[in-house]
Amino acid sequence: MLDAAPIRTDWTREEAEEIYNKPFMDLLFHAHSVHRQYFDPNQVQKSKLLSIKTGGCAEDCAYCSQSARNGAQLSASKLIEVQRVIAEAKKAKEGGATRYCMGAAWRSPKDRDMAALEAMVKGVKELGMETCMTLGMLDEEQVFRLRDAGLDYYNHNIDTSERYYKEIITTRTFADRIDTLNKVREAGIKVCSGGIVGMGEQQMDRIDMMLALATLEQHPDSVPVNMLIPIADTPLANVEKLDPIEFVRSVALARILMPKSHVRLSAGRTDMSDEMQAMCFFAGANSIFVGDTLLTADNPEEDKDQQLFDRLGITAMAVGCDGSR
Ligand code: SAM
Ligand code: DTB
Ligand code: SF4
Repeated sequence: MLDAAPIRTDWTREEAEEIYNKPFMDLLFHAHSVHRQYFDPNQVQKSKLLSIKTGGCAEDCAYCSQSARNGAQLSASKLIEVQRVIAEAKKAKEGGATRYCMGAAWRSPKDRDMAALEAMVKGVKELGMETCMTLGMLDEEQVFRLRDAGLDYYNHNIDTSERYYKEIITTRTFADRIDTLNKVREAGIKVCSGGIVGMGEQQMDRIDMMLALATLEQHPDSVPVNMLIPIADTPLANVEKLDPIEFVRSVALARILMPKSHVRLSAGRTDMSDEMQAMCFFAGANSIFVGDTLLTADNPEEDKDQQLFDRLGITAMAVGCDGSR
């Protein structure tokens, strides 16, 4: 029996580069071997997303349909009612989702929104689901209020390498992102942080993004790996499509560098073949978003995902079960 891959936060650029550039079969074998040491490879966790405040965002993220600064024609909505969120979460639970992720198109929440956000966390938790929110940057008081309401996870993506970040977002810095992640972790909320590949970045940016996550003081508990969904009228609408093998390499690198984290095959699955998704699961992805809508963009229909799970002999991970062996 092999010793379990150690959990390291001192990975070097050279090591990450060497792993990423292994012959593909060697890379898949390595990633899958690490995956099996910490997880049941036939279990995938299901999360469900809900946009609780859509559009009109002050930030200029070049990929996003919700930025008021992009040309995308998405109208801004208000924060939705607490009861509606809880009703939607109930439906998601009935559909087999164990984690409910509530996302808002904000640079950061306003204090006037905090009471409603706390009520959403409490209501969804009472259903027996794990709660996650993604609301932009948080100050310390907001972090404490969400933690005390019972928030399990906070999603805050670093999105790309520090080098490429400035090409994608100018209204905040990579360091701002890390600052919120540190506040969240220090308060004891679990961290969900990943990024997007296929934004016209170089291979070294994909490697550096994974390295930045894997050298945080603690690995994020969840690492979403999104494939860019090109949105009409945004600066990235016509970016060249990434070779899918590069995407699978990115998933494998995440799994090898962060052996115990849930690696989520996130946005972009509607454009992936079943075979590519199966390869991502083999490479160590063990979480997906279910339901036909992400925040604003399309996601595969639930029965299509169920058929894929059935064909692959994959079952859904139970709530609170991290799949660890
Ligand atoms: N406003 C908050 C923030 O930016 O942290 C929360 C919502 S934001 C939409 C959450 C994440 O979704 C982004 O950080 C990005 O990684 C991902 N995302 C947004 N638009 C995307 C797209 N078109 N394709 C792939 N991922 C996307
Ligand atoms: C994450 O990494 N991906 C999710 C979640 N965290 C919030 C969001 C994907 C958004 C895809 C584009 C859209 O639906 O607008
Ligand atoms: Fe706003 Fe988040 Fe979209 Fe950036 S990614 S524009 S912060 S909703």
